[in-house]
Amino acid sequence: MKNTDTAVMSDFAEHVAEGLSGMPKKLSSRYFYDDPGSKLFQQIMELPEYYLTRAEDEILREQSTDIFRLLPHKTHFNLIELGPGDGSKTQHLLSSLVAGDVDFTYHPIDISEQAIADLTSNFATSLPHLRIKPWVGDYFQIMDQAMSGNDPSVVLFLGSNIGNFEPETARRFLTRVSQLLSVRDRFLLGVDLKKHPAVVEKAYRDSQGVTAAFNLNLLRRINEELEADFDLNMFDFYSTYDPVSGSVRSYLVSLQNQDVRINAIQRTFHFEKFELISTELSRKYSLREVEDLARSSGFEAIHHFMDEQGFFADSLWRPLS
Ligand code: AVI
Repeated sequence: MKNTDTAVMSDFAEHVAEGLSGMPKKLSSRYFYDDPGSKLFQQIMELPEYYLTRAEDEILREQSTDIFRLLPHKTHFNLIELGPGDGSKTQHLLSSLVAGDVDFTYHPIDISEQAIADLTSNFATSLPHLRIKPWVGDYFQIMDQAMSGNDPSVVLFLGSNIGNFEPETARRFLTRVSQLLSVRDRFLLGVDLKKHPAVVEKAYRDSQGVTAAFNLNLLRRINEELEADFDLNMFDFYSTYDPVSGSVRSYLVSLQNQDVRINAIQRTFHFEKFELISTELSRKYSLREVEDLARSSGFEAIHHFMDEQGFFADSLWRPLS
């Protein structure tokens, strides 16, 4: 946003202006995923401490036949994925369906055009027989369109993405999903489970500092896109886990009294020494909480597919009406 006189404020600029004006200051992890942020997230997924991706990978690699067996559809169905990222989460499930000659069309939906372009070209090489209809835009509008025919649908929301929503937002999001589905449709939700707190803590405070860089990247993004002058050396990263609520909360910490100018919104923000900017919630659930969440958003949990250590679940739900 270079021309501040004529440009309409971008969503990002509006979000930053609002988030840094509040008390406590907040920035949403939704904005972590520009190109450098997505690369850092790829690195996180490979960290020894970040068990989530490997656990879900194990489930989808070893249990896709069991998952498919529990789907009621023996004729053509739509497999709709919300926020597939680079598609690596779903690759195992898709290959097993393609290998089993199952009649389905894969509809990945993402807000990032680049993510969808990369995923489509990856799958053209790795799964040339996959029938794919990629979409860019709002999940709910597109789900509505993708489901408009007569065929049943299976909707995927994997990778513990639901954990990044505050509980009430999660419930509203899932309720909207359930309202679009009919009784013959199914929903598969990836959730990170409550476990020994030390394991969770390490996953969000890795020894190589990649998670810190992932959070700090948000300030670099503001510098670049909104012409700001955050000094990244004057902010630190901190995360804390409350095992009772299952909430990992992440923050950026101001290391000194400082003022930061953001030209694109023509504002200067003051940070006290040790003042926090809240950046992310990564919520963990017990199986009972998963079932409660299903019920309170119009679903019934049918089966939890879990990895061997019981760290993660892909929970299969059916809408109640
Ligand atoms: C994308 N999301 C599920 C990740 C998580 O675990 O909350 C993002 C992340 N944040 C720090 N590490 C990974």
